[in-house]
Amino acid sequence: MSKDQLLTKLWEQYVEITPSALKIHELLEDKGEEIKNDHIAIRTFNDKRVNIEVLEKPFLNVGYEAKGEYHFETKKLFAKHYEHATDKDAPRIFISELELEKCSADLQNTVENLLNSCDQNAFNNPELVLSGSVWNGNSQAVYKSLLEESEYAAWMYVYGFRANHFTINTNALKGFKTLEELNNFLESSGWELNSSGGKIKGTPEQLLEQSSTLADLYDIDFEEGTLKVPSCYYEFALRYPMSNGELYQGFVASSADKIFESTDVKLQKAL
Ligand code: OOG
Ligand code: NI
Repeated sequence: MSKDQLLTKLWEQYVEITPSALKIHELLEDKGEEIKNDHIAIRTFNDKRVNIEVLEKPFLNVGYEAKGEYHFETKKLFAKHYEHATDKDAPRIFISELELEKCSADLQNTVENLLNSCDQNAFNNPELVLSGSVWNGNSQAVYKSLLEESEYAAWMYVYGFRANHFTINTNALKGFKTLEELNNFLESSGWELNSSGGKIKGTPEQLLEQSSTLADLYDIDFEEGTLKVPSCYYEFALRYPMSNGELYQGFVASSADKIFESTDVKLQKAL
């Protein structure tokens, strides 16, 4: 699969469960904008069958290179970001993994059982990153027990391997000079933003400002009945130049820490 095919498939799967992202995309296009992506984020567990080293493969295969590394102690997450070696317009890739050994024995058992329950060939599939929840994630009881300890683990249980979000490159927009202008436009069009840690995460001094919508709510059919579970969100990033004049390329852990919460049910007013 080529880079463009991989990124297109990730986008198609993402908008299937994130209709608001498609609507915002179209809203901006209707204003004459040509949308570029700053980055795409993927989530996983650090079990060696599905860890970052496994999930990064399809991206390394199409010319991406590993760059920054990030630690999120409270959330028990580790992440790496990737940049394309030659195509400067290609979105960065941000892959995070839950550090299972730091979680409770219960959570470790649940995830181990989930991974053991799958056809193990699924983990060698070069398209694993496009395969969603390869396990049978249809128990509200399991979902809720994971949710108590790790919102991230609960999200993984339901949605699995796919793009968690796409991020609009705000620098490439013609009609918005600041992230605040874009946020105001989105809010006046009726979209709700994640205000955990303020609507804008990061500062010009940190060289990256980010904001995001709250994840869409998506009906999931569990064996106990249907439940609305936050799916994916849309993010907006504005980068600032470093002293050498080039735009900062990395991520900011303290901001990312809050961006993760865009899928948190606790932020949803509609529930
Ligand atoms: C990733 C959150 C972090 C960023 O841009 O800082 C992030 C996630 O929610 O999986 O995307
Ligand atoms: Ni992001």
